[in-house]
Amino acid sequence: MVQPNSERSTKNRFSQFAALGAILLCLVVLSNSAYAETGAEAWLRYSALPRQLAKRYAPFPASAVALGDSLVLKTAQRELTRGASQILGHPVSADNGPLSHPAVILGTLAQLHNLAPKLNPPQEMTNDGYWLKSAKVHGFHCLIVTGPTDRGVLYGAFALLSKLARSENIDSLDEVQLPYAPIRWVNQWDNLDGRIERGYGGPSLFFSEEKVRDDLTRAGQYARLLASVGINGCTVNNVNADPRILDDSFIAKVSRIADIFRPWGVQLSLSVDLGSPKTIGGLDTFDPLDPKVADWWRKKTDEIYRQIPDFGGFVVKADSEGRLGPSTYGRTPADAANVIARALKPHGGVVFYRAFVYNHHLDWRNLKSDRAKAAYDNFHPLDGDFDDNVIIQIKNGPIDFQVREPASPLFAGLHRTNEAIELQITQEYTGQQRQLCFLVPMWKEVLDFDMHIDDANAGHQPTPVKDLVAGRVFHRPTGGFVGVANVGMDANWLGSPLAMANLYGFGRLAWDPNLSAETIVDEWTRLTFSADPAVSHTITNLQLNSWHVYESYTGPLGAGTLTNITGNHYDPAPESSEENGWGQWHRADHNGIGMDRTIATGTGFIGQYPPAIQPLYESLANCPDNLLLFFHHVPYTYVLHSGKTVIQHIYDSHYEGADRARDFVVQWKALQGHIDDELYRDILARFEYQAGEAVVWRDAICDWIYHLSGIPDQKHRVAAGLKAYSHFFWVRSSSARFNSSTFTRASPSNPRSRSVVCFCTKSRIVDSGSPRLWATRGIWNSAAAGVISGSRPDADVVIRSTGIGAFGFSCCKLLASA
Ligand code: GCV
Repeated sequence: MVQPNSERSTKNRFSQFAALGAILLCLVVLSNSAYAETGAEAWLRYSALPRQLAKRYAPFPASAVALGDSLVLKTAQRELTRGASQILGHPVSADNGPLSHPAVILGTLAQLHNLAPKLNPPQEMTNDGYWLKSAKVHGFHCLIVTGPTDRGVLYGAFALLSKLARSENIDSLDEVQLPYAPIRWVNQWDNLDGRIERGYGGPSLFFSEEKVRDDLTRAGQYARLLASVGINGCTVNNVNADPRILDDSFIAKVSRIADIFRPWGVQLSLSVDLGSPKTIGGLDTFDPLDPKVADWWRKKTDEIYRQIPDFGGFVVKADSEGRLGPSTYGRTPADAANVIARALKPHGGVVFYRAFVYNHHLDWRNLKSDRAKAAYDNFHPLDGDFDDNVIIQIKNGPIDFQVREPASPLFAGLHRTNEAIELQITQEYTGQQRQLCFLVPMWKEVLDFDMHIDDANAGHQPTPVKDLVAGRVFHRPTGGFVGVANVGMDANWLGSPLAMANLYGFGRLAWDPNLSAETIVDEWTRLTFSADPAVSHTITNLQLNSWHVYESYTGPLGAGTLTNITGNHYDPAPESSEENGWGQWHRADHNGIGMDRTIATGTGFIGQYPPAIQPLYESLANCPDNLLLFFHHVPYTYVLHSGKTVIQHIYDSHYEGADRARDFVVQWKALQGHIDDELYRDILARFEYQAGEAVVWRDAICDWIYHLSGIPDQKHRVAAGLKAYSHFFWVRSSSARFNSSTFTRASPSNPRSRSVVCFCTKSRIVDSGSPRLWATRGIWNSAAAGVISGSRPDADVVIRSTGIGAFGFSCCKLLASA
């Protein structure tokens, strides 16, 4: 309990604290400058405010008192003293009371009640919420950071620091924040060998060479980042789970990761393979209804909790993309989920059962086949069969993280089952962090989408996806938000400094999905870069436009990302979608394009939506242009609401997209001198590269659709361009790994001037004779010699490379020249 104390000892103590604090401040400032611009600190840079702004916080208390000594509370205190000292430029030191001077007071509501019984939050507080309040306590002006749980206090400390870093007014603070939903988790698709499936930011923070890393420093730093935006759980291994993760010997190792997470209030969970009772358990079955199997899960789970008392639970991917599942024994996902849920129940753990269950050997010749229907078909009939600690984890759209999809109808199809939305932070289909694509606006469209459940019975009560997943509509005990993050060991976590806005944005939306994309990106920009209006205005604009730009040159009108779906999920390769069982079909042929998913003539997918939604998509007249090809097969000459034909829209969209991507370079250049030079140049190179990629996409898709449809571009760019510039082409690597140190640069191209195409072998300028090809200094990952030997007029590019396999050169396009 904290008590007031005498003035004399106050002064002594204060000067001691001040001295200690000054040393601490020097240390943190020094260490900060060493790491300042690697991106490792992300939005927690805590850079010093300019003196004028810092003055505003002159009354900020010089010490932070923790009312208890739990691990998380101590973390909150350390973070607050470190952050405030750095931001304000004067020491704020840790103090354990008794309260003898103005202080930041950190403690749970119960602890605060002991200290100041009359101070009560203005509203009821549950869960991990926090209350920030400036108030007099025992005669001293204090800043109170409190909440029902230690974790809430930690979140409050981060929120207070964020306010300081963005120089918000905190004079008369009185703010309660409550998380929208209990589940705010990230998944990592990390393999035990250290690789990350669909990870673009380096190897795993957790695993290396089939072991848990000895040095888990980065894992701790990651937990800090997660906690700073309110994320409370992390699944550390791939959903394509290696059964060995549940070996007894492995559990002990994994418990070290939980130890590292614990001070930050982040719960650890594991992805598990449903076949484990057989593959590693030595049983002759993994049938979820077999009592031996139930017993195996119970014992295994008990063992985990013995070593990791705050273990979060399991994530299950089953009967999907070759994974074992309950279908082996004719059992349902509910049978499988419940056997594990019952093992977790006594410990308070949960099972995330993924709704991403589909047959990837669909008959592509059958126009009624439809992968989009799978999640609803599999799970809706089981509504009510799942135990209360099972959460059905549903991808935002019915296919697989495409650049645009409608909200999955399954969100509206589970009334007696917990659900969580799965959003993909790692940009698998949206540019793989080599291209800018800020996903918060896309996520918000889905979260805000009103499913109009029960309109017929109850009149219209909005039932947006965010409320469904949070369990608010059907009063579920749990639910929320899961983001597939896939950060890695790269200093800047995701392999790209600007991509971190997606991780930040996910956390902020999971906390409060009512925040606008503008607010989120503005916060992130100020915290990550600076409050300089030129910087925040430019970066905010770039981020907010980036999804539409990326969509416009990769997959407009809802056709899906027209990428290499059987390969790298990055290059343009629209043909790869067809004539296979994966079901990511766009059904483009000589006459038209799009999947007919109508109830009347198509696959019937639209019938999975609540009745009030169906007319929106079923009728061509109502269907929004940006999802037209997701729901309808139309002739190329079909006229959109915009007044353009589909084919002309596709041409225009690709050209506009490429132009806008090139304009990103121009916008970015205006920031020279406003931000750290190295970072400026790094990001500039990325925008230049993206501008080149946009041209690659533009030409690949326009060329493909022109040849398919035979309909020329009204603006004479597509077919005519090919004739006129027949020696102008792009070559690039599809396999090189791109990050700040291995980066292939492609300058934006202007085909009409025949000016720029670039690609290269290591530091090699290529003169291929006539026409002359040239390359800026670009970098291939491999030092092996790759020689671009030349081309002949009117012929495809000829590439000769000693290491063609290793390089994975892909000749993307001849653009042609005179
Ligand atoms: C982890 C997509 C990805 C796979 C991923 C899968 C999933 O198909 O390409 O890499 O597997 O989704 O979400 O399970």
